[in-house]
Amino acid sequence: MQELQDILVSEIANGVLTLTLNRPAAFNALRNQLLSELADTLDAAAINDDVKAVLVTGGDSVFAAGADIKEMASLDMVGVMNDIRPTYWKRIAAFPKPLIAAVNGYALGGGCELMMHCDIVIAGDNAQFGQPEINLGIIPGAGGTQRLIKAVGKSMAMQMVLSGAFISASQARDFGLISEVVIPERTIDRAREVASLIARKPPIAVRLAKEVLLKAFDTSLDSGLNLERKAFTLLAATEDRNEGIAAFTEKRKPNFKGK
Ligand code: DAK
Repeated sequence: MQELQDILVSEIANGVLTLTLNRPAAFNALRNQLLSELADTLDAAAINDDVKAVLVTGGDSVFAAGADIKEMASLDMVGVMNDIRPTYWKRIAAFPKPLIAAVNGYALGGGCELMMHCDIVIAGDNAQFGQPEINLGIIPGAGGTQRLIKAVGKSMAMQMVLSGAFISASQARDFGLISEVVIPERTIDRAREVASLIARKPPIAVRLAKEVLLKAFDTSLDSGLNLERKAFTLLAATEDRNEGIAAFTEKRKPNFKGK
């Protein structure tokens, strides 16, 4: 376990790296230090072949209550314009391997947005999701307006962003914001099971699948299908594809090498 200032970084287990946001006294508020550690750790994980998937959690009681309001308070308009934070978010969004979130408690503002940067979300039934920035006279600033509406549709996204109201874990699941709800004691273990399952799959196919799926958010059907076709074709050149097909034919488990 490596203890950075704001994040705990686990050893890699079964191909899964676990990152635990670690500012419990501030409800894991996402100050610059935390975001930079997250971006740096993900950049390193992206080029580490041993990391097949990354699990992000805030632990047992809170995921993250948003940007650090106390830190944000000192920024005027020019300060916001020159803020380094968008560069951290860009790096997090560009992480090419599967990012799984395990959410207990509050995922608010930037915390909800961080969760939406993750590809799969498992939540405890104590989780609450919201974009309460409106109460501070601002709006979501890390993709919340765009990603939320794509995840939950217009009416619920408007309700959440304009009123600042929170939704429960079961509502979030019903609206497609997250994929599973479990008891809070199971959240991290269940997310780790999902991450480990993915970590056993052929890494190049996983990576291309993530890229092509995410493209569906911002391209036409035609270009998305073109990209899918190209990725599908590219995979025909991998050893893992031959291994997967051979293993099926020979009725044995595949041994994927990421080649
Ligand atoms: N920032 C800083 N400290 C926070 C915090 C936050 N977001 N949330 C909670 N804390 C701190 C509290 O100040 C308190 O610390 P002490 O005062 O005791 O030192 C401690 O955590 C516990 O909080 P409470 O005493 O308030 O606990 P409660 O159980 O009563 O309430 C709560 C929990 C989460 C409902 C409440 O703390 C709350 O409403 N927190 C604020 C939630 C919120 O408004 N979140 C949105 C923040 S704005 C951008 C990208 C992103 C963003 C902006 C720009 N760019 C790239 C440009 C994102 C903006 C946001 O997320």
